[in-house]
Amino acid sequence: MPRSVDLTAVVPYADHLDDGLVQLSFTLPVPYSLAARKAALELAGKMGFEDPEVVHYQQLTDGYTYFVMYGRCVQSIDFTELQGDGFDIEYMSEEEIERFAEEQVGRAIVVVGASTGSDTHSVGIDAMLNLKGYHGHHGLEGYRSFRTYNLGSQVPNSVLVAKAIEVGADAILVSQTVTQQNLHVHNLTELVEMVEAEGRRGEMILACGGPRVSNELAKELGYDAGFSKGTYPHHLATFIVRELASRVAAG
Ligand code: B12
Repeated sequence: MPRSVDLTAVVPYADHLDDGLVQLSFTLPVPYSLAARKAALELAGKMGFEDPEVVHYQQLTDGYTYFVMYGRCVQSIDFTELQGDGFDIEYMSEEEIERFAEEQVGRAIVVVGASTGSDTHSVGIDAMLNLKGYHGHHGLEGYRSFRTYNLGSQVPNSVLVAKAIEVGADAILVSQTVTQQNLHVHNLTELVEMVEAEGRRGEMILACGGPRVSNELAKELGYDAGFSKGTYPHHLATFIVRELASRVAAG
């Protein structure tokens, strides 16, 4: 009979239940050598992994070595104690969103979006906004209830905010992909500060997204919501129409 999962002490699964095995990869700024391999093993031990193993290592370039390792994680998580952060909402379908928007908002919902700062990655914001959408789901441009402006990538925050004010946007949507040196945090924070400086924070929903963005981070930075990998346009649209409807209801 298969063993059942103990949800009060969840550990990673690799080969069999409860083996705790984890694969990790990293680069050390040391020359490719047996000493480098030893350094990686010691480091994994210091990280708390038991029985660390180097399964692959290679020179990346002079003075740098890349490792793939296995190790046994000795920590566990009590899954029964965990709750989401209130963002596991029931998403509506495109048709439900259209109906809801018509009934509860009753006018076109204007959204302006961009990938900001020096970030050139445009696929995320295009996936949310453009008609073509993502994995067979229309972007907001394809919804009757939305009027969309996609400014593209490498858009200065000041330009995005100015456009949002010009068109009377209900929501500003920001995409951030590059996180090197915490660039995303800087860009995201700057946008909130600009909206606040313009005295518009209360009028606009601010949402951001990207592979390393989470709802927690977004909230921390002053956004109303944050979205990550696996987001579809109807997830974003559900959030916007519900948020807007509650603001309309509150007057
Ligand atoms: C395509 C690509 C590029 C293209 C971008 C072309 C374009 N027009 O977008 C090019 C070649 C230009 C490029 C350049 C660079 N790239 Co690049 N790129 C990628 C790649 C391969 C795919 C990204 C992508 O399109 N994903 C698909 C989309 C759909 O996913 P997504 O962006 O996560 O979006 C989803 C969610 O996050 C969310 N979402 C995203 N935005 C928003 C916004 C809102 C409002 C909402 C609600 C949701 C949402 O919804 C989307 C759908 O589910 C990734 C690696 C990878 N496989 O992910 C690297 C990657 C993102 N790039 C990377 C890097 C480092 C760079 C460069 C710095 C490389 C260099 N040294 O020059 C430059 C950066 C240039 C710059 N100034 O920004 C790194 C980023 C590392 C980091 N964490 O900072 C990655 C992860 C590669 C890597 N492993 O190192 N890149």
